[in-house]
Amino acid sequence: IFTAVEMAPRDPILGLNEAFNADTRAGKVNLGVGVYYDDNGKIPLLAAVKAAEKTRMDAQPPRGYQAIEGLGAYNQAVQNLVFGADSELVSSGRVVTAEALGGTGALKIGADFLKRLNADASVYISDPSWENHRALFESAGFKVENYPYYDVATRGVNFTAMKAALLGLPAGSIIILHACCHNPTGADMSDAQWAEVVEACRERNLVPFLDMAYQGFADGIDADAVAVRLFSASGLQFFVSSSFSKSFSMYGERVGALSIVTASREEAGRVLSQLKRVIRTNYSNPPIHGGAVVAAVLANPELRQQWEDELAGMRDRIRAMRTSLVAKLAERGVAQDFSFVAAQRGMFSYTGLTAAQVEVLKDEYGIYAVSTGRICLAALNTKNIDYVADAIAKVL
Ligand code: PLP
Ligand code: TYF
Repeated sequence: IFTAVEMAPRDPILGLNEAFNADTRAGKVNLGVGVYYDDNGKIPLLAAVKAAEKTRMDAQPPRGYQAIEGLGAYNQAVQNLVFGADSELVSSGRVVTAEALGGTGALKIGADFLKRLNADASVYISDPSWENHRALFESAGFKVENYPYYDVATRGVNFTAMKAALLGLPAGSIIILHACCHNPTGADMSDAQWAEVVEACRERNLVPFLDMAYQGFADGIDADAVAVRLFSASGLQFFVSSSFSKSFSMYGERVGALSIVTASREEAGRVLSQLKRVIRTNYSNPPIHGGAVVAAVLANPELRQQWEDELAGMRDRIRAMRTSLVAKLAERGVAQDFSFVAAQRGMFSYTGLTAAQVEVLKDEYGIYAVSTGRICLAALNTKNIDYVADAIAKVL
């Protein structure tokens, strides 16, 4: 049965890791995958996470099955972060939240559920978007198209084109929006533009699906949830996928959640019953550990404060690397204005480096970036930034 199986292409981002790991050069730098490294180039284990894990491991809890929708305390804590502590939507029972296997798992159960509701709808993702968005919704059976988003000329959002495209979509279209820290470009919309997107969704009867993989990486936990808060105030129904891979530095534990905003408590009950069916046929119920740790951190005021401080530390370090890279490129006499790198948000920047330049960075310097010119600023540190700035300056 396998004779006709063809070799599948590598994931363009995760595939870079394999090439990077095989590289034996001492000074190699991986600016490819979106992972936060500390100033020593290590993935941090947050102190708040360590403390919650120790308590949990000391207690040696039994390992029964979880509920299909995951841990109740976790789902409540997620609602609190995503919709705000005083959310009327949450207190009125209109929000369904299910623990999921990372942000990817949340997108997947959301996609499968939507396919059952509206099989003929098309899905629209930003041009460009996270590589996996297209594949994920296509594998759920949807046709996936792009809406205009990034503007190479301004290094920002081409909002005029985006809004015009949204207003031209067929009713019922599913639109995937990056809630903050756009991956791959680092270019986010202003609050006023978000308000216009909400109105466009209302006018065209679109199904908004906010993907929030970087809450807390731009300006702060509540500040980064502006888009969710605007949709919440609109009275529309919408989806939110959350990931704690980055904000808790728990990539491999696969901690995420899907939240669905419905019109009433009664509707929420029906939606949850169907979502559970989707989950059951995918993986039955989520694993225990990651969600329990996140819930424990968020429920304990001291650990929560510690986590918020650690999250702020990651956010501030990325910002420092952004401004430092801009300054170091200018110091090296690079003529092109790179100040946009400091203005962009989150982990990534579309640098404008061409695929050929990215290739030279890899071959001659052992510096790995995505062929689109995307770099992960969170992989820069005080030890490698001069080397990277030297190499980029030379390649340019
Ligand atoms: N959505 C976006 C925009 C992402 O960048 C990522 C990155 O990891 C994800 C979803 C998936 O998150 P997770 O790693 O938790 O599955
Ligand atoms: O964009 C990134 O680098 C991260 C990590 O299939 C990632 O979101 C990349 C590709 C992928 C899963 C995660």
